[in-house]
Amino acid sequence: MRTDFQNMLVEQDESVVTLTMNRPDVLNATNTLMLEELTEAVEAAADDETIRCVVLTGAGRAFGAGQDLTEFGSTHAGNQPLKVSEHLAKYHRLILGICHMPKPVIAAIQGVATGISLNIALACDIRIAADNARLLEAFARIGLVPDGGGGYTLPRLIGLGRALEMATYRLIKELMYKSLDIDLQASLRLEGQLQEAAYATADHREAVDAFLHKRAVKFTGK
Ligand code: T3D
Repeated sequence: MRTDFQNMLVEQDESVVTLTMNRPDVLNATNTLMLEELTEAVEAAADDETIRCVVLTGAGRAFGAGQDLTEFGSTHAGNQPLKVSEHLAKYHRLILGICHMPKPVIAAIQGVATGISLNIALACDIRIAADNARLLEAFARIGLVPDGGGGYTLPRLIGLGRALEMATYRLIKELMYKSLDIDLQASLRLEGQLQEAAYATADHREAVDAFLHKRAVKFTGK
């Protein structure tokens, strides 16, 4: 299995491989390169017969701070609008890789796990949280619905009521209720449709801009 990643560490101890998201300066926020590397490592672990268990964790004081909002901000500021379906397909490949892994996948969570980082942990079979772990389904804070399968996994893990409490606004409610009656693939498709609408809102752009400029967000409901 390849180990020379830029944003990931890979360590194998006998039959257990530990994949460490390694951008501690930004709390392991997921940028495109890390997503590609993590996906490659997960898929390689699935096929590697010397590996019988996968541990997924983050370097430094956090598990992961979600999507890299600096990268998001430059995409929004550029001339090429984000192609939501292509963008989400990359996350879905990772989530399906974890969910279909033919051996146990354990998320070892220290510090913050938020947004897509939390939903990556939710796709794992087991989560082991340190005393300082903080799990935040923070998509609403940036005007998005939980993607990476969070609308499917979270209600199944903690119940619909608590999942809504962690995440609720209108599109999230739709995603979580409908996802109770459909399979993961169908839920990922629904998440893509709803996220397409959410990405187009002024509130989403405002929230990303507010984060980048370290100022309070002003939502307008648009
Ligand atoms: O694309 C898709 O469709 C997938 C969708 C994904 C959406 C999401 O993942 S939604 C969630 C996005 N993430 C967030 O909203 C979290 C943003 N971060 C925070 O709110 C805070 O950083 C934390 C609560 C996580 C931690 O706070 P604190 O005070 O412990 O640390 P900090 O000082 O805020 O962060 C440390 C550094 O990490 C800081 O950089 P600096 O100022 O030292 O240069 C900060 O800017 C950076 N950082 C933290 N989170 C992100 C980030 N940089 C880029 N993207 C981030 N998400």
